[in-house]
Amino acid sequence: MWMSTLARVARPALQRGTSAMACQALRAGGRPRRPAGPLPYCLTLMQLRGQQTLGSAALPLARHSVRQVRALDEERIMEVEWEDGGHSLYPFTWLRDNCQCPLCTLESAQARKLLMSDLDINTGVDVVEVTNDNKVSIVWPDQHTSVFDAEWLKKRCFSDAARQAMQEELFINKRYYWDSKLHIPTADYQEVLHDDKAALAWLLALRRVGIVYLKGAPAERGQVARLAQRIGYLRLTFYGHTWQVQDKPMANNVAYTSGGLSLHSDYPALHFAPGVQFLHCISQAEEGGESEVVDGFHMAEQLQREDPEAFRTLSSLQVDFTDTGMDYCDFLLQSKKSIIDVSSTGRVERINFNNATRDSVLDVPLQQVQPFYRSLRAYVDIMNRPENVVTYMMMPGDIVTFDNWRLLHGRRPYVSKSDRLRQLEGAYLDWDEVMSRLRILRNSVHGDI
Ligand code: OGA
Ligand code: NM2
Ligand code: ZN
Ligand code: ZN
Repeated sequence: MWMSTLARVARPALQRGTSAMACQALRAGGRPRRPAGPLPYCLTLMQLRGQQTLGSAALPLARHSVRQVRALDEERIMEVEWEDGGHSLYPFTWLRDNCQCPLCTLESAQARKLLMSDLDINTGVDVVEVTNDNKVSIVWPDQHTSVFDAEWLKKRCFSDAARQAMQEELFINKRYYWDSKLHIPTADYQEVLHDDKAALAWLLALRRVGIVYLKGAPAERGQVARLAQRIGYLRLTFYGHTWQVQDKPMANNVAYTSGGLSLHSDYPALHFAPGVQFLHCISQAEEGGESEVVDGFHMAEQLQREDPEAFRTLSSLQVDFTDTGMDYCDFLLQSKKSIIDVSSTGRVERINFNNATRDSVLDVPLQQVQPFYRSLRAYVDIMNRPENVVTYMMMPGDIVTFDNWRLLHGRRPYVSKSDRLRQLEGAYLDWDEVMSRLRILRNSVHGDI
């Protein structure tokens, strides 16, 4: 049943041609440009699995054949002409640096043995030729020989388009932005634990949408740790390997009270905040305790459009965060972060904001204090608009998994009763480990790369 739904979803997606278009269609709140049909605001994991099929369709299905190669000695570049008429250029130095022979590469580690100090960065070539088995062979002036696989070369082509495709394949940086109309992608906890296809769909959705809901976990401790093990290992912090969110006397964190939590990202007091968060509901309050989430990247984009000055302020000013207390051990953290982290290319990469741990120490010149508050308020006002917030109620056995670098999450206050405790168990992971598992699952499920 699952498979037939997948096939139905994947095929039209392939006919549409580009994942960018599918991405457009999934931009909740935007005006989707796509062929007629219901708007897929409800993004199911089955659809996402379709997207992956779509993604891999961009990868070379047919093998690439080399028609001819030649050395451009003047420029010190090798030119490959492909059977389909396309061309790729590879600098001699890069080719020599990446020789795949056992002298230059430790095959068991897939790592370079060749030392930088032994690399002639001005090398020429003696001979370049296509071998009978469609590889490219290069004899260097010292008679060392390198042989390169055609597919290997094709993937490493230096054209803008090829580099972009490779980076997307490696890092999956295209995101689907959403607002209150999002139907949170949902999967079965047991399936994710035991089925590689389900686990891949889960992690792909976590990357692209930023949040996935898992249902069907036992309502007892230990499940977030199991889920982390499915990926690799969890991230230890001062709150422990995993941590219990419940109303505690002398709480060392506002999360450990029955009060409301305004939209926040967890742990900006750490310079390297956890990338991914799991929250497992073990028991829910009788009254209150609803969860809220917003797409922080989408909100940052809205802020940039509506109030560029505020966006500039939040992406340039460094704010101090602090967290002090005793839990796994005693701690006294200080950090300095922009509330909106922007990459050198201008892309929003991370949101760092928890109003509870924002320090009273504010290391900005006097004249920038008021502009800072104005800007932060503008961002918070956008994220609190009802059309941007997704609200849901966690029930025992539910686990929410989300991108803590992208989403802001909150909780409504709840009535704390001794005979009806509200208890969530949480854990953090980092994106490196999650992406590592995602790539491995993609390789084993699709059998490529
Ligand atoms: C937290 C948190 C959410 C909740 O502990 O940081 O956001 O629903 N908790 O209690
Ligand atoms: N908890 C839930 O930034 C924060 O203090 C987030 C962290 C206590 C582990 C809360
Ligand atoms: Zn070599
Ligand atoms: Zn939190």
